Amino acid sequence: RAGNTQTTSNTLSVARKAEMISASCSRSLSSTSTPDAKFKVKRVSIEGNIAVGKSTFARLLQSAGPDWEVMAEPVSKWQNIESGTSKGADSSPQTTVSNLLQMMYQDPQRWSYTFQTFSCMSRLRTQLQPPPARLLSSEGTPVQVYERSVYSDRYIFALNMFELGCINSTEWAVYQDWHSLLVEQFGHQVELEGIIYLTAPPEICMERLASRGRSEEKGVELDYLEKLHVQHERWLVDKSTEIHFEKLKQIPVLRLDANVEFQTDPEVQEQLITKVKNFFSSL
Ligand code: UDP
Ligand code: D5M
Ligand code: MG
Repeated sequence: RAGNTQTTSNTLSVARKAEMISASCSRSLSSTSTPDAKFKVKRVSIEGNIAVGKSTFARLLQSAGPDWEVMAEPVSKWQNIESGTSKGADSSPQTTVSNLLQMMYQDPQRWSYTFQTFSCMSRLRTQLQPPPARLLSSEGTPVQVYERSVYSDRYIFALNMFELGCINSTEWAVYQDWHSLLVEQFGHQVELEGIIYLTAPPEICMERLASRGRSEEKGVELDYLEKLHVQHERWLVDKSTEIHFEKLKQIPVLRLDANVEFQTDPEVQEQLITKVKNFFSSL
């Protein structure tokens, strides 16, 4: 019996090493790190409705855990589309040519598909960035935390745009085809180990959206936030959204109540951080 256990553990350790080598090959990381260190860094996204408090919560996590690295959503990139080709291709200075976030809200039929291509590319870039050296040398549970992901792009926003008729069936088919291809090709590099789902009633999100006062979002109506709320619940709670990636189907979800004022209340913050710590340890 003991022999069997030994064989199993040997087999497991060989399998784990192979997985670690494969992970280290597929993730582009600094040359100073070991495969063990890279493999140890967990990746988690914060998901939730517009203005529920994700960025606020992300800043809280950044200041709470030295082993945690938070990657903010690249909203400013969507507000400032730059001219020119990819970085380094020429030396001419880049200038802002348009605000795609504003264009999408002003004319969703025309710009939703374009917005989805750009937001997904920018999220992909974010998710492909290697963890900082600080995390690689951490003795604790290092975690890279993303504000949203290539998955919410598809299973919340793009799906919602399609259901609203802002993306037509041809655009939706094309979108799903390249999204699946990219996510499958990048494999481990864009996989997540867990999701933190911040939730609050759409009415609260509406109030927070108004208080934030982002000019592009002036025309956002409660009905839109209600639809996005339903998409989140379908994906992360009811699990009734059709998912196309095996690991994502099984992903652990920590649901946190953001219907409390956590921005200014240290006691609430402490309770939330404790839940997050326990969640990260369980991944
Ligand atoms: N906010 C708040 N109380 C909270 C959390 C957030 O008043 O407990 C405010 C925050 O200051 C901001 C708005 O809600 O003005 C939206 O928050 P955030 O930008 O973090 O939301 P996100 O869109 O990133 O989810
Ligand atoms: O999200 C930032 C803003 O960007 C908010 O107005 C929602 C919008 N957003 C983010 N991702 C998408 C996609 N994929 N499609 C359409 N709109 C999107 P916030 O919640 O404020 O952090
Ligand atoms: Mg935000």
